[in-house]
Amino acid sequence: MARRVVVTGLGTVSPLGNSVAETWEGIKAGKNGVGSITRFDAKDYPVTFAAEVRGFDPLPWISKKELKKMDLFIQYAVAAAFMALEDSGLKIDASIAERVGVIVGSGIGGLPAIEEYHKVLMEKGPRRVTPFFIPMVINNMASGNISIMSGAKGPNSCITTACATGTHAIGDSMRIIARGEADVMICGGAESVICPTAVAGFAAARALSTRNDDPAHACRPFDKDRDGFVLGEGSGVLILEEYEHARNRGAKIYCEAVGYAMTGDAFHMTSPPPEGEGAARCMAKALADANMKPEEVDYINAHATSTIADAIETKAIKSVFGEHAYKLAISSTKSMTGHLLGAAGGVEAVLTAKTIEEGILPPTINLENQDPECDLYCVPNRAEKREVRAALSNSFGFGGTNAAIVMRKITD
Ligand code: V7W
Repeated sequence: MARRVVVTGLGTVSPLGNSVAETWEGIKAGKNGVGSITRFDAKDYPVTFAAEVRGFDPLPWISKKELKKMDLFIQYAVAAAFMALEDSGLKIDASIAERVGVIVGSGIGGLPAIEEYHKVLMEKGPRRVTPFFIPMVINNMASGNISIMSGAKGPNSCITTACATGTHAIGDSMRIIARGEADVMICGGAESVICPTAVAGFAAARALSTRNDDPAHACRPFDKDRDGFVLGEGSGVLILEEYEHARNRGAKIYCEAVGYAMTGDAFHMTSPPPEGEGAARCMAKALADANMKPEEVDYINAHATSTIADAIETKAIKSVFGEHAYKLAISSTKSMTGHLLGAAGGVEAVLTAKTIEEGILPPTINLENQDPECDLYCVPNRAEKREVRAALSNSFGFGGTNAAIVMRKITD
């Protein structure tokens, strides 16, 4: 029998707050993380707003000297990982180091530092580019730094699958523990690309909302008047642990991670197929992996980015869940956090674990005029108390890469 995997620690840095407690309080209050861009002067850009992390202080985790070697996505990842480790109560010493692994992915990596040092190169020449430039920007330095700083010597890797990164990182980590290659995995995603080239690039691709005159209402998943996603940033990290390992050390268990699947659309770079066949197959395979029937699921943390694809995800959910689709609750926490790209799946898995733990459904805010093509119960505007036996978290990325994980209440 495959080894069971449970969630024993959570950490996050998000536009709603720089801890799980603050972020979760924000979610329950329906707080909006979106505002004008402050990282650079965006006034002449087609999009002038984003969901920025505010007031982040890395110094509790990272020394001033080390900070200079890390672009922001790495700093967020390290902070979220250490919060999650602290939450789990796990001490990584020589007796377990080789059994603790790390997969914290990033969709894009250190684009802000690439912009900065490209300018230095052009204006001042090659000798002025810092020797830390490459380690500052490459995607696997989130996992690399977490391993160096925590002493985790087990499997160490990095996933880069656009907006599905965080969910793939968690799912692959579940498998690593299930097949016995590690007892603990520090896993999730990190992203920080609120910088000129990313805003210009996503805007040029017509992926972003352009509601510049009303940013607070720009992110409106499932609403008829949605017009694109809102760029967010941050990190979400989970401690996954083999069940007996967690039990033996008396760890707090949030929930069990029971199913995972990934599929490809084989369709288009930036849009899913009209019926959401790849997403549907992914959800169905994740349920099969969990050995669960659709009726056992009470909640879906949807990918729903506030684009036309929300209606496609709705169709995909209906095709998998049939009549039960109308009984379960789905919500888009991106309505509050914005779209954290490679970190989205990490933060949304953290929120899904909290949803199961507390029996509180996150709302979808700005749902004022629900699109008839998105006609499932989307927990409009206010959080709601409801027992959640099991939940799915979906992530679908550019390139047509899909990931879904299933988590459920722990049973002995
Ligand atoms: C996003 C987009 C929205 C999803 C895709 C699936 C296939 C190609 O903003 O995260 S829909 S793009 N990713």
